[in-house]
Amino acid sequence: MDSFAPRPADKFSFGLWTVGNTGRDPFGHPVRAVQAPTRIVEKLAACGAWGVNLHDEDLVPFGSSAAERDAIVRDFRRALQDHGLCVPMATTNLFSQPIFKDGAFSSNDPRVRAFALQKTMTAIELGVELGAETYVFWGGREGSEADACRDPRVALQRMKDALDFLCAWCKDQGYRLRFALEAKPNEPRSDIYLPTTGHMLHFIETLAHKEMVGVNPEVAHESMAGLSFTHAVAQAMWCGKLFHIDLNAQRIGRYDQDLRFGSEDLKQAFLLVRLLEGTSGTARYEGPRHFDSHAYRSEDDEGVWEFARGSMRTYNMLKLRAQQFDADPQVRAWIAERKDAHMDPLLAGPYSKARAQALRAAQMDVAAIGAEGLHYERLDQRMLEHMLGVRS
Ligand code: DIG
Ligand code: MN
Ligand code: MN
Repeated sequence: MDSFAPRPADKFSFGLWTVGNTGRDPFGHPVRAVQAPTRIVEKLAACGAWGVNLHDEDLVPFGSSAAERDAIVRDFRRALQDHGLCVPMATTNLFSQPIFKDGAFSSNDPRVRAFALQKTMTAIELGVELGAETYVFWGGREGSEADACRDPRVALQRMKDALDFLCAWCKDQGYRLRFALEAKPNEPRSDIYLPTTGHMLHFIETLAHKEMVGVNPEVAHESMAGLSFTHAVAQAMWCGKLFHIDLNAQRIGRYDQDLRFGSEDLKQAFLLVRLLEGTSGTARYEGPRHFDSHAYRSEDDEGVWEFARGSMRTYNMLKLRAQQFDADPQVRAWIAERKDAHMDPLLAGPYSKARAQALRAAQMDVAAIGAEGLHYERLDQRMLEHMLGVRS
């Protein structure tokens, strides 16, 4: 019995575009056949996945007639039913069609901005029809090469206007969707507006309906920017805005690799799973664990499903290791917060003149404190030993 085998309760999901990736890259032709979405549903279910996500065009080819669209959706919904998969998240492809070559919501051409809104409303209707509860916006083309082409402030205003409109439209339609904004610093544009999760968290606060908008951080995208993904996710959780997450792996200083989860920076993957699962006693993330990643170009069809199974099993292995780490009495003793009861009134609670005076009068042995060792070496070593399975 494989104790790391994925179960529906794990809420693992994949996009049609991930396990359906044909292996085409800027330097090579496809190496795998295009798969029918209904086959992907069947194969994901057989792997133990819980959900399947999609861009509008992953399921309904651009330019399909209404009748063609309805037939495709009917067959897809039958496959979902037959194989017990759900559609937790949907999104719009606002980056492939030539019309979006200079952006969608931020484009200088009002016709493009109008078409982007029109396409998104149609795609939202598709997502709602399939039962999606989260709607992702990744602005892959919202950026620039020749920065004189538009004032970044104008771009931001246009994106705000688009999202405010779409939030209001969803409310008007009675859709119970939450929007999740996904950041990326560059690629395919030289620079993409709103490049990190931190930028997105500020941007959300400017929106008219900010209560229905959160973030969808991706491991590779924060890593491309040289940032800690775990810190980005922790900040999103801290302000209640982690609405979705894109799991994969990435090597720093490279293009967006979207590699199998855990296959590169295992320590960061461990710390991320520890955060999401709340094994140190904090609140757990209850949303989908979505793998926005794809198999190596070296793989055939069988390799794709080995990639999918590996993604989910690695997450479950790291979850066990994190549970064991945080249950280790020695670890708990070492990371128990330092409690100086007499300091608490100085550092917590509402401001008061008395508190300011007491803080000014407090005596600390600055030299002695500065000389104290924190013993993080032994803590980090013990964490590695748990990760390596030499402790349990
Ligand atoms: C790329 O990281 C983006 C697109 O694949 C998609 O729009 C989004 C959803 O996870 N991630
Ligand atoms: Mn990516
Ligand atoms: Mn993504």
